[in-house]
Amino acid sequence: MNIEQHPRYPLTFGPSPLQHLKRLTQHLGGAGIWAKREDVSSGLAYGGNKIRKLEYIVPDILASGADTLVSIGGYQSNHTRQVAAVAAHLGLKARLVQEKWVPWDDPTNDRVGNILLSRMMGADSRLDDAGFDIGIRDSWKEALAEVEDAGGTPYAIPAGASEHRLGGLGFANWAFEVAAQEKELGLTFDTIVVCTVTGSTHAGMIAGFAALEDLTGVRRRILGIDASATLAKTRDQVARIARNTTALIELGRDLRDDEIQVLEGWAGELYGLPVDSTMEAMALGAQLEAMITDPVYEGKSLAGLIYLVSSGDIPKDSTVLYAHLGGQPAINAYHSLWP
Ligand code: 5PA
Repeated sequence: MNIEQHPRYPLTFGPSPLQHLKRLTQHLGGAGIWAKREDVSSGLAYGGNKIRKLEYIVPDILASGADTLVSIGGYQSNHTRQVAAVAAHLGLKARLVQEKWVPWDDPTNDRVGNILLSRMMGADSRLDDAGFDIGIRDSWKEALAEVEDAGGTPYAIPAGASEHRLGGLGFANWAFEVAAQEKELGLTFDTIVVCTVTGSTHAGMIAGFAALEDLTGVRRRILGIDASATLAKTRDQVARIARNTTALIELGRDLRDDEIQVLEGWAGELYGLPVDSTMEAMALGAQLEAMITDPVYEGKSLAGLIYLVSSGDIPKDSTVLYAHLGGQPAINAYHSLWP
């Protein structure tokens, strides 16, 4: 099946908008910079990248006859908020495991932003002391068993919807959406910059753009900016999910090593904690473009983009696309960064 043949349940308003970041482009004095805005492309609780992934998972949820979506993330997980949103939208229940992924001691961290929104949407959101890990967790398995024991029918959605077998399809489709928008605008993005943690956003793009390359001959760099600070695991997960996704869309060849690039340098020491480059990028995006990014994900990938453009690694004659994957509700728990 090619990407168009996979069932998709629309949860967005349509293609996410492209925005030319003119003042940021001018400020950095290098490549032309555009953003594709997943943060403003759905009416479901502020949207974000998981909405796209879930578009390809909902048909499977509905076919399964489940009544409760069970998922996992940090206290300020954007993913679990989007699972809660999709559950509300479909008239299902949501059981969320929220782990202490970030040693961030703001007293509002487990109350405002994403977790507040999830609770407002009726999700059963429970805190767990476990730390950060993008893998499959016992707490999540226990939540699945609890739902079953209570007579419910759970549907399992792993962290970031990444280890789900259909998790990469949303962003494989994103690649084709970009190609259609390029045609309308008469330009080509030779470089894509995307934040990567649990991996299926970046992996989906890799698979989608590989399929496009085989159709059109256009070769691009799809640069994942690690924000997990557990690089080896994320790199591994991206490669594995990218290969699974190429199989699902029947690419018919293996991926080359140069098609899988996860870059380090902007995550800092720990997932979820901003470093100087994150703060500078967040300020620059906000003050030049009123483009709001968060300190956990998008601020880090924006820092990567700023460095790569400023240093000439992305050359001046490039046109680069920054994937804005959402995440803004978490900034409420980080108010002390801008006292
Ligand atoms: C997240 C993820 P992947 O996990 O697909 O690599 O995406 C990284 C990412 N930007 C980038 C934003 C705003 C994100 O929310 N968030 C997770 C969450 O629990 O919210 C899955 C980690």
